[in-house]
Amino acid sequence: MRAESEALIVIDVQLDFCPGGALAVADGDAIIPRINALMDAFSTVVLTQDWHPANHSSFAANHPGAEPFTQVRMPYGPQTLWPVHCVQGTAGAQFHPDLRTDPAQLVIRKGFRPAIDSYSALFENDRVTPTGLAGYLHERGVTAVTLVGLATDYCVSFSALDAARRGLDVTVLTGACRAIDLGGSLQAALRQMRDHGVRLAD
Ligand code: VGL
Ligand code: ZN
Repeated sequence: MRAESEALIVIDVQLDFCPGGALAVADGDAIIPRINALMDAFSTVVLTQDWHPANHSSFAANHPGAEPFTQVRMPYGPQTLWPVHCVQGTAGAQFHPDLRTDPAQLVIRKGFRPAIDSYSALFENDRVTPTGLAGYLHERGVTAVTLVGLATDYCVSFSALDAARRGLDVTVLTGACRAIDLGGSLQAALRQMRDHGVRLAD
């Protein structure tokens, strides 16, 4: 069993990111048995849940004429537009039913402000609005985090980069993640994580 100072953070293993979901990640559900087993090795476990209102500005449907997977300019920078996904209270926003949730001490919901997206579990897409997770980890004395989940090139990598920026020791288990891979986004995310001192392991 790892020390309490080492947290497992499970990113967005929700139905909409799994095969059949609104923003399905190829093979997204294949990582669940491994993540479930990892929970037995960590005494600190956190789950994140993408949790958008129906009027969220990251949805292409809320930008007349815009197609999903294109980009727009938001006050905080470029934003990819997505299919409607993980709407608060819908089935697609629920955790995959095979994912263990009992071992988690905290579920952090993100992306609930209509005007700003939040890929990272720590800071919203402006990179300054906190979700509260950094404070929680700090108060619990967490100094190292292991990240798994969906998707490698968006919510996992943004979380990893923010955690590294906060001075945490960060490992991403790429074998327990799956990617959206939009226009080379997976390779770019892996390079960025490596460049910022994130440990990548299978
Ligand atoms: C995610 C795109 C939009 C993710 C969430 O969990 O990686 N990607 N919302
Ligand atoms: Zn989202």
